[in-house]
Amino acid sequence: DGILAGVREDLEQRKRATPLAELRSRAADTAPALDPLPAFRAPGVSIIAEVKRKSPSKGALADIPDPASLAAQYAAGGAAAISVLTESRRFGGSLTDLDAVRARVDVPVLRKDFIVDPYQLWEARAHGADLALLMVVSLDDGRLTDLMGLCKELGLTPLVEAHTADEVRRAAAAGAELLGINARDLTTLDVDRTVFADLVTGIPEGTVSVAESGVTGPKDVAEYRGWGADVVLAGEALVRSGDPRSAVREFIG
Ligand code: IGP
Repeated sequence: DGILAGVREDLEQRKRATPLAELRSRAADTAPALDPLPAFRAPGVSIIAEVKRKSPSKGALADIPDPASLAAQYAAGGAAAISVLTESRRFGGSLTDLDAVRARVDVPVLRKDFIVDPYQLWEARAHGADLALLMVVSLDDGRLTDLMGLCKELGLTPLVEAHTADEVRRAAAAGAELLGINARDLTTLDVDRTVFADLVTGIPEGTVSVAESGVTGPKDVAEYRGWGADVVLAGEALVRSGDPRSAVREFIG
C-alpha cells in the first residue's frame, strides 16, 4: 500500500547511511528501556499522549516547533507514556523528534511507526524508545513473532495493534501483553470508536488493552474507559489543544 512503499524506501536509505552494527553499538550505549506495564496496570485510566504533526486524513494538525516541550507538558499533566510518530512522509515525524522527546522526559516513550523490519526496532532502541508499535495488519504471523522476539531481547515493550477481530486473535496468539485496538480503519481512514467496544471482548484476561484514535475530549476517554480500556492513546485532540498539560489532566479525569 502507499504508506508502506514510502516507509520501505526511506528505510533502505537509512540502512545505507547507518549500518546495523553501528545501531547495535549505539543501542548498547543507551540506558535500558523502561517497563510501561506497571503504570498501565495501576488503577484508573492511563494516557499515552502523542506527538503528531500531520495525518494522512487531515494534513497539518499543529505547528510543533519544540516536540520536547510538548512532551514535557504531556508528562506534567500525568501522561503515563509519550508516543512519538517517526514516519516522515504522511505524519511529518522523524527520529530527531524521538531523540528530542527522549532527552526531555522520564516516562516511557513509544516509537510510533510502520515497523516491518528488525532494523527499525534496533533504531527505536538506539534512539531511546521503550516501546514500539507493531501493526498486525502489516505483518504475517512469522514476522510478528520474530519482531516480538527481538523486542523482548531489546527490552522494548511491543504495542501490538489490531483493527479486526481476527487481528486481535492473532495479536493474542503471538503473546501480546499490550494490545491496542485502533478505532481508525487505515484503508478508509474512518474513525468509529465502537470498534473498540466490539473487539475488546476478544482480548484475553490479564492483557493490557489500549484504545487508539478518535478521542475528541474527556467524554470520549470516559467512554473508552467504560468499555474496559486500561490505556487510551490520543494525538490530534492533544496537539490541537492550546494547553496540553491541562488537556491530559482532564482526560485522566
Ligand atoms: C492517535 P488521534 O485520532 O487521537 O489523532 O489518533 C493514534 O491513535 C493514531 O495516530 C494512530 C496511528 C496508528 C498513526 C494509531 N495507530 C498507526 C500511524 C500508524
